Amino acid sequence: MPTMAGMTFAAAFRRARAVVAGLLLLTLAVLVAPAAQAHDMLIDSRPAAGEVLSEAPDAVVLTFNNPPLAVGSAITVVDASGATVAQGEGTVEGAEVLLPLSEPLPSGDLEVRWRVASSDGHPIEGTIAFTLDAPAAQPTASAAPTAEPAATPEPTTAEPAAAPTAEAEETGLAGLPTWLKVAVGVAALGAVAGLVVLVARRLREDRL
Ligand SMILES: [Cu+2]
Repeated sequence: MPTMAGMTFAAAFRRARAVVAGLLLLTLAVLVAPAAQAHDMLIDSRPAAGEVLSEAPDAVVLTFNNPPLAVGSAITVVDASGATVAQGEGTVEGAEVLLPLSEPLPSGDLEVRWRVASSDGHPIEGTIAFTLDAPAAQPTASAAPTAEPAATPEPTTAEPAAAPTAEAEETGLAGLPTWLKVAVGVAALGAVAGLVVLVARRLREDRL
């Protein structure tokens, strides 16, 4: 019955074609995924970039589009000469990372240098330049001999942030997608090869 066999083959071929198309789409999706899935982004900050403050801020607040990982963050505030005037790991609270500033920042051009672990495990970093133009609180002014000795800055800067932890974390997490990609790619190729063999066999049976 050549007619029935022909129909069976046509149906099998159509189905095989649909499966191959699906697998190719899946493979493509997996390979393209890393480009589409971007790291988290800083969407807001306090101080804001370019902001001129007339009062020393009591904290640096960074807001991201996704909650960063609670490890590996580091925030440093430097003055125009690059000297560190504030530093800490910062505290992750939801999508925000906060660094309280217990000591008032010095006036002048300042820069926040931040680094956090993106929710996908990759470290992300950036800088926020701002200016503090605070008229009051000038401990260096010679006018006031009543200045208390408390004005001398204590060398109690925060301990350096644990950056190496983030590095280790990052490579571990970053390893996964590559594995997945390779695994899915190999599986897809295997499936395609299997289907080709299947179709070829059907074709041969059909001719006999
Ligand atoms: Cu990433």
